[in-house]
Amino acid sequence: MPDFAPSGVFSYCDPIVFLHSEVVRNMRSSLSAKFLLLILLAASVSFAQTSDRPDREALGRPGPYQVAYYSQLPDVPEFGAATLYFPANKGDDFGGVVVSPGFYEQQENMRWWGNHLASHGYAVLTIDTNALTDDPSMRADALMAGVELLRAENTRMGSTLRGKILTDRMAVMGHSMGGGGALLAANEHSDELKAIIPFTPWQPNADFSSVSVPTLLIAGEIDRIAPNAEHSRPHYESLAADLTKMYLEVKGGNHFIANSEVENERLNPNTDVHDLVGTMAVAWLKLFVDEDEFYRDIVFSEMPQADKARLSRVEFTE
Ligand code: 9J3
Repeated sequence: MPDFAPSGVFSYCDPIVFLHSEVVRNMRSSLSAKFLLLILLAASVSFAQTSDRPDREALGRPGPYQVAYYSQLPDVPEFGAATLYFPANKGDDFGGVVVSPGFYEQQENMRWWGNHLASHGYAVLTIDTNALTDDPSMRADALMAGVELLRAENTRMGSTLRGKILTDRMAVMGHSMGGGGALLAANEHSDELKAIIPFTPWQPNADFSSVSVPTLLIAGEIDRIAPNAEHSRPHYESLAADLTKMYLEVKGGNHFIANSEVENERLNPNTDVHDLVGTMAVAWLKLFVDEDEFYRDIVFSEMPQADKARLSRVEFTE
């Protein structure tokens, strides 16, 4: 059950029921009381219909689904080990997301994305590259092979996710060289994808003008490994002028702001913005992978002040 549903149903409806009896007791059956009762009933009905929609803050916390995962997957030549996280208590209709780590990183560096996005309803494949040093174009091929693997899991005999994946709803993401890979993948294969989310992406001299899927680019203000002036900014500026896109730059953020916490301190976020980037990523996927217009406001309307204060730069084209 969605964790917001019980509180929505019980704590919000009880006062309305209470009000109904108050109104009846105090105002007997006068015309105005009947009218007020009708309004209250209408309000409680419309509330009940919208109470299963999360508020913005809920997208930054673990979502309504229990996460399970498996890693016994068919071998593919384009990447090494992989883990498929999924929403165990969601029946079907999973969109798919593939996530590549960066240079000298492994799945553990992307693990929180697997958990976070699966808890919000997605089948999420995190991958190890064949070599820790694979370049961005190899990571692009790995991401697209991951998309194919997710599609195949929908039909493979014995697959845990057989019949549960919506094979035309795919997104790719990645960190650093993996983010460069996500951009390269979409530059070549936007027809296979619905959205991409590169974070602190690395790819010199890049031209991503052929990307035609909505692109959420997450950057860190003080990224010294993929400095914005040489990577994120030219990447974003190379995207087509009319592409739906967003640039979010985390104030004071390093190269690792959207990565998991790991043993190696050097590879960790220097500031905790998982709730903020988690919110925006889930909303981006819900809007552009699931095509759920409920999330458009969360993506494009003005952010709460507390979130704006954690960003040094925000740009978008709706
Ligand atoms: O994936 C990354 O973190 C790219 C960083 C990098 O410095 O690559 C240099 C070869």
